[in-house]
Amino acid sequence: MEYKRVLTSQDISCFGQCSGTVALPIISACGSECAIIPSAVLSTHTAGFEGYTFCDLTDEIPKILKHWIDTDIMFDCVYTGYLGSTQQIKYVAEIMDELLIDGGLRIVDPAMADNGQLYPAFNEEYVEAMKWLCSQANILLPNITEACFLTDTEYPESYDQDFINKLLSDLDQLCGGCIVLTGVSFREGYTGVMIYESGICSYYEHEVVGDGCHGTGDVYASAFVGTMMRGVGAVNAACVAADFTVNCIKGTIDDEDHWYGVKFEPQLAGLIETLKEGEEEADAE
Ligand code: PXL
Repeated sequence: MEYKRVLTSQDISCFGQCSGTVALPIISACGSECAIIPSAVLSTHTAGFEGYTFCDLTDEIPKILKHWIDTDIMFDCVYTGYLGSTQQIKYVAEIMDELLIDGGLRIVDPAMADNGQLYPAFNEEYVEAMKWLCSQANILLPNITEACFLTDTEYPESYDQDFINKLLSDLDQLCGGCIVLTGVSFREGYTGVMIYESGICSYYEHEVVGDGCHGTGDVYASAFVGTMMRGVGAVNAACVAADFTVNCIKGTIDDEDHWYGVKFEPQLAGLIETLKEGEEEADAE
């Protein structure tokens, strides 16, 4: 396995198991070096905690970028998650242009919305800036709500395969790379991930566990990035990340006190085992 270097840019919510504090350990556990440019530091995430602190780090980003350009630090992949402002979106695009090696991957999780609604910090201007960032991505990781915002589609009460096909085709117009659409459910009790790559659609379905845990989008995206960095294709990486996320939720839902995130740490050994088994099977073929 090649040793890859990933840069993630998203916030650090000091407590709450999301964004940076999830991406760093998961990507590292998958065997890649993971650096971070934090967009902001918050005492906790914003979904369910009150009175959280927020320190915007926008002005630090160009300084960090300049230092890294001067020091010749380059990356195999830049993966972006929750960002704080339209200005940060512009900086992140610049980071991708300046710090990626030739053929380096731009993976964008347009983390801005869920359950039909934008997160409180965001507005229409942010959505427009995110559309622009997504247009430059090699891989997009939206949930259905984010996909609707990115394509000016009304968020549906319910949907069918035709709706998802149209959403994917509109996202393809926007991005042109690989699209990994999460939370796609066609029947009660099951949900899944739809992967659209080079005109081919693949669907991986799994059972619904619990009624939604915070931070699972970040857990999913981080496991996906970490798996891809081992040379696994997008479809298989999407499936590995889905299984990992389901295991994290299963290990959390019985603990009422743990409402703010998922206990991903006990599942890391299993993730590594899955990755190794996959590689052994590929070697044997
Ligand atoms: O998980 C997405 C996320 C990341 N960072 C912060 C958040 C959220 C979602 O609410 O509040 C600060």
